[in-house]
Amino acid sequence: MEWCMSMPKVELHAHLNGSIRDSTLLELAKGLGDKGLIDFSQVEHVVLKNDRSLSEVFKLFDVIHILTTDHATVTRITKEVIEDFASENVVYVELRTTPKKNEAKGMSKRSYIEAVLEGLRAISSVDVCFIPHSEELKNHSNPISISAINDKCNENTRKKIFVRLLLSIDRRETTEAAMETVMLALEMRHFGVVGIDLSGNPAVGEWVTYLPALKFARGQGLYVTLHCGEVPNSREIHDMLDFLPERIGHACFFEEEHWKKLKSTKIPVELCLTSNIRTLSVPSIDAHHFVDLYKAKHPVVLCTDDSGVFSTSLSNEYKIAASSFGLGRKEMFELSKSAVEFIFADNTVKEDLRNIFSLAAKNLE
Ligand code: 6MZ
Repeated sequence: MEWCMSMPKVELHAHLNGSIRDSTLLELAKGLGDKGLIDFSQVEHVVLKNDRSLSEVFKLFDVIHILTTDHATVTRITKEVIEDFASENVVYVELRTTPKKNEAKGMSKRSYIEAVLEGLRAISSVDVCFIPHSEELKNHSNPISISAINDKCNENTRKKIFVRLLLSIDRRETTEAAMETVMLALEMRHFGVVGIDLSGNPAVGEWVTYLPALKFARGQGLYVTLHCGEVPNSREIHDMLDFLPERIGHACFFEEEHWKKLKSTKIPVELCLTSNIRTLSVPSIDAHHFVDLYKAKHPVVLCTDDSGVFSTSLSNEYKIAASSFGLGRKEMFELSKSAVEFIFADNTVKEDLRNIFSLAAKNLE
C-alpha cells in the first residue's frame, strides 16, 4: 500500500516526546550512560520493549523525559519529529507537547517552548510553515518574519509542511500550573500555538483541577482538545463532553449515553489505532470503535499518538485501517482529506490544504 505513504495526510494527535526515533533515544541514553548519570543497559531494555500496558507507557515517559528535557535536545527532537512526518507526506501537523520546567538546566516552560520553535527553524530539508500568515502581515516591517517559516512559504516545488502547536496540560499538574501553560499559549500565539491539550496518565488527577484553566483558554479563543475515555471513568467522560471541546482523543471506554452525546454534538475524534491496541484500551482491531463512528459518518481522524513509543507512522495507521476495515484507496483518501476541516489553524491554511488535496485527487484519477 505505497499509496498510504504517498497521499497527503494530516496529523492532529502527536505528542512530541512520544514521537522520538528509537535511534535518537538510544543515542541520548548512551550519552548519559557514558557520563555515569544513568544505567544504559536498564534504559535500553525499557526503550526497546514493545508491549506495554497503559501504566507502563507513563513510566516510559518519565524515562524519556530524563533523557530529553534540556534545550538542545528539545530542539533536536522537534526537528527530527517534523522531518519524519514530512518524509511520509504529512502536510499539516498539530504537534502537542507539555511545557516543562527543569531548574537544573535553567529551563522554564517558556524556554522549553522556545527550544521547540528553534527546532522548527532548524529544519532545512522541507519548508516548515508555522508563523500564521496574519502575523506575517502585521509585522511586515520586521525582516525576520519575512522568511521561509511563515504560512506563505515559497510557492516553488519544495516540499512544505504546516505546523501548529498545542500546549499540553499534564494531569499531574495543579490548577496554577495548568493556568501557567494557558498563559504561555496565549503569549505564543503569534508563533503558531493554536490550542491546549489535556493529557497524561488518566488514572491520575481530577477534571475539576483543570477546568478553570480550560475555561480561561476557551474564553481567550484558544482551541481545546481532551484525552477523553482512555480508561473507564463515566463521570469524567460525561463532564468532558459537557465542556464541548473542539476535539477529543481516544474515546475508548464510552458507554451508550456517551456515544449518544458525542454523536449529537459532532465533536471530531482523534483515533490512534496502534496505541489503543498496544495499551489494551480496545480488545482487538475488529472491535475498534472506528468502525461504528465511520459508519455513522461521525467526524474522525486517524493519528499516531506516539509514533516512537508505539513504533508506527501515520502511513502505517492508514494502512492498518484500510486492511482491517476493508476500505479502498478512494475511501482512505477521503478520510485523510476530511481531517482538514477539523484542524485548529485558520481558514487560509484550510484553503491551502484543500488545494493540496484537490491536486492530489487529480493524480488519483
Ligand atoms: C495520555 C499521553 C499519551 O508532552 O512530553 N501522552 N497522555 N495518553 C497517552 N496515550 C498513550 N501519550 C503521551 O509528550 C509525552 C507526554 O504526552 C502525554 C503524557 O503526558 C506524556 O508524558 P510531551 O512532549
